[in-house]
Amino acid sequence: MGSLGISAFAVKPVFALENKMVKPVLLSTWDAGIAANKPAWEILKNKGRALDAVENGVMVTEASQNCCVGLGANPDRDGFVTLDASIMDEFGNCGSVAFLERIKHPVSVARRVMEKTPHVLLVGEGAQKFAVSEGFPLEPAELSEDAKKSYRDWLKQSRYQPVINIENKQHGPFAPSQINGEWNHDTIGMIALDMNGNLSGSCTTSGMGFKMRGRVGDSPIIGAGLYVDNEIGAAVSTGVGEEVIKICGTHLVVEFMRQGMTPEEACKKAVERIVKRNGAKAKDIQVAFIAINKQGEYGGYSIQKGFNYALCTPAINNQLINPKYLF
Ligand code: SD4
Repeated sequence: MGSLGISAFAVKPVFALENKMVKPVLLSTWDAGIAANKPAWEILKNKGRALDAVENGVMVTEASQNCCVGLGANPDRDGFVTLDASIMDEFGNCGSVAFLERIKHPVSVARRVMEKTPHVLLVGEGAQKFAVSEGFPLEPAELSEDAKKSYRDWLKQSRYQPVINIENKQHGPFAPSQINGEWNHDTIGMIALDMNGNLSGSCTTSGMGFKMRGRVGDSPIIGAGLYVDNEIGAAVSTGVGEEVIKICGTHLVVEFMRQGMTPEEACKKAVERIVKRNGAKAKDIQVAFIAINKQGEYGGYSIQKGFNYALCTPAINNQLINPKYLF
């Protein structure tokens, strides 16, 4: 014990952590993360800023017509695609948009909210108006062909029943997907540690397919779908957003890391919290977290089998990882 009664081991010297640091490191949710990681990794490899990496990375997914994220995705129950996104930088600055329609790159609008307004979150008509004033084009309101088909199918029963988010290609056959039988998730989250040792994160989604009009999930809620603390780590989530919001999921993961847990342990603890709250109902819920800490350690955990994330490190060249799960 030192003279203040503090154990010599209680506080880790910063230089020891610095020595252990692995960088850059990049993680993103689901297999769409493989394509999204490519431009993000180029930025990180070239000593770019983590913030630029996580924005440019998820823009690939937002632009993809045949994907679960962005304007090509499933509509709400009234037949409109409404998008949520958030971004957070190494200074703790953050911006987000929710219930945004007809804009291709919500993550970039979220960044403008962060950088150009005194606010954190803009929604709906106001968010769209801001986007247009910033030069983002208003895209046609029409649904993609896949989304039209799945909406027609959904209308037959008009039942809102979130299916467990699973990567079918890897783990099928499972519950029917909402489009194409290929996937049934709607979000990409990305977190990065850059060569300067700084962290940032982004998250962008069309939300749960066939949600009520006006429904907003966890992805644009700072501390729920995304959280970054440059002293500690970053985390992002996917799955049933309502459950993530109820436990302030990604903030919880970062706080667990602050207490000394590894990223994987922290993600596990957070999904356990959701399971505990839900009892027997938890078997029908999917939530997953991925996290990274200041030393470049990373990990993920999900409630159900079937979640994966795409990983780049100096030693790992954009690989899909199947993390552990509870059930
Ligand atoms: C939401 N968390 O809006 C998102 C949905 C999701 O894969 O992650 N789907 O609740």
